[in-house]
Amino acid sequence: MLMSKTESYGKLKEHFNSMNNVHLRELFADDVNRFERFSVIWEQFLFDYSKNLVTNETLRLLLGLAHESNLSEKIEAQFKGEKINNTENRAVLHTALRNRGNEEVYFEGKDIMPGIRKVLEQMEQFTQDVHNGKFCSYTNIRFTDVVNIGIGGSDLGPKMVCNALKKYSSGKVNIHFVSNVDATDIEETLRKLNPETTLFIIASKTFTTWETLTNANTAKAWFLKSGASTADIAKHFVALSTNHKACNQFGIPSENMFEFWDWVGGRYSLWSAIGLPISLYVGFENFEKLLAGAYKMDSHFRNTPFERNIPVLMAVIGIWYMNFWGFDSHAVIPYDQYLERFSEFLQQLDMESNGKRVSRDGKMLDYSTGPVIWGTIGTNSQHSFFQLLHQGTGTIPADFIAFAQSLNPTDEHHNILMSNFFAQTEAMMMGKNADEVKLELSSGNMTESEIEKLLSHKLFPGNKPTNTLLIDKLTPETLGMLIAMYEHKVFVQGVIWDVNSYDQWGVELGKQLAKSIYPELNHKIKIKSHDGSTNGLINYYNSIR
Ligand code: G6Q
Repeated sequence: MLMSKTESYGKLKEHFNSMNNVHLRELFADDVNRFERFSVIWEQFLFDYSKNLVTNETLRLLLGLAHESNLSEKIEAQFKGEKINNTENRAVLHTALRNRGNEEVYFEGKDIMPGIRKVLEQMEQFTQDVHNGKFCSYTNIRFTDVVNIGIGGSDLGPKMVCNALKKYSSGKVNIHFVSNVDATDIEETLRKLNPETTLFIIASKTFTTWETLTNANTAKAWFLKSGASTADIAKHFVALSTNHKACNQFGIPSENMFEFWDWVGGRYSLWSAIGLPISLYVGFENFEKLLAGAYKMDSHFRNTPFERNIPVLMAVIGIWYMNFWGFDSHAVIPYDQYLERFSEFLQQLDMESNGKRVSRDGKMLDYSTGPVIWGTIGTNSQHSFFQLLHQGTGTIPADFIAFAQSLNPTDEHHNILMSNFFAQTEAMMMGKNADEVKLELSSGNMTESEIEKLLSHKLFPGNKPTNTLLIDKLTPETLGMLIAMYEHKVFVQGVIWDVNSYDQWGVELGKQLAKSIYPELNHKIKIKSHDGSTNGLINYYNSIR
């Protein structure tokens, strides 16, 4: 059902009218227990959502919206392998990949858990073999470097996780990620490496992606140029894919292939064989801990009443801002250097999943979906775009994420970092009013008229909503929880918006269009097959090459 047809939607519209003049300062002044009421402590997480423009009534209505969308049934349908990706006729079972319990998971009448466990065993064995030199170079040397070649879902997840878990690296191999078809990416990576000690992972679900195959062929040529023979390819290249035939054609034998399945979406695939670079980098045990963390979050999501359910609360509050307040952008600011790539990863997860304008059954939506997700780490971001968050014309809700314990506890660094972390959400909420600004300025040497001139520039309206996630420590387990939390948030929003979060036809278009232009480049003849601008650009490009 379209969200706009639900009873709760109408009620929320009305409720919004009573809320749009409320200030967060007042909400806190009116309720001394607001923090306790609007925060959840679960495992190593504290989720504080009290700095949001919500009351008990807002949440009651928002959760009503979730119930009217049959969220409980839809959660079960996903976990139980129903083909909820209706436009591709596929199930969505990344949760089975991290099922650490004994529960069977059925897809088309067959338990898929034995197949999943078999690939995990293969990954474990391979990780050990690479680490101890049993799987070694064609010249019998232990591998020192692993290059993962993949793009989109076959790159962003494992790259983000390897970066986040750098501190947990086994120290056995260095890891590199090549994704862009711009040759600079692979050339700059290979320049530093020795073909004799480099292992390549070709990560591609379809094994047809142009960028990945181009990079894989360049890597193969580089490897062969070093004096290796074609038969040695099998010793230096492995594949993560669903496409056996194409892997074999490339020169990778089936025993060097790590399989996954149609029911694993690209952007949800880091839990599958696509996680092999993670296992090689931080060890299989840590990869298992990542899965275990995600599994805990899955259980929380599946079994906790919506009132205390972290992904559900995040999702409905996001909908409140997107559809009732019109805040169509959402920032994610981790205060942890290791999460440098986290917002980039979330961008794909969220925007590729919910950037949709028609409902599951193809009807045009009469409301917005999919906010723009963006952000980068604090404190760096404070010295760049925070100006707009504090004093810009719009409102951008934000998630602030930090860890209580530092993995690098050097002197006072962590307390300084955390002071900034707490100060920013406080400042965004409280702002600074005229009295406060005047008081501050009058303690200096400024005259009344100088103060008046500067006043409006120094005002902060505040009332900028934020979520805070304060997590005990960055570990493989808590990272697994954090990623799974966002996956479920995206799912819940997709359910309420009635979109299919698991297809990506918009991505497919780019793949087709580039293929049609490629043969026209470097031609002597004038290209006339496109619109005026595209013809002009191609012809100019051809003329100056
Ligand atoms: C993810 C998308 C997309 C995909 C890449 C790579 O959900 O489908 O980002 O992961 O296009 O696809 P392959 O893994 O098939 O190369």
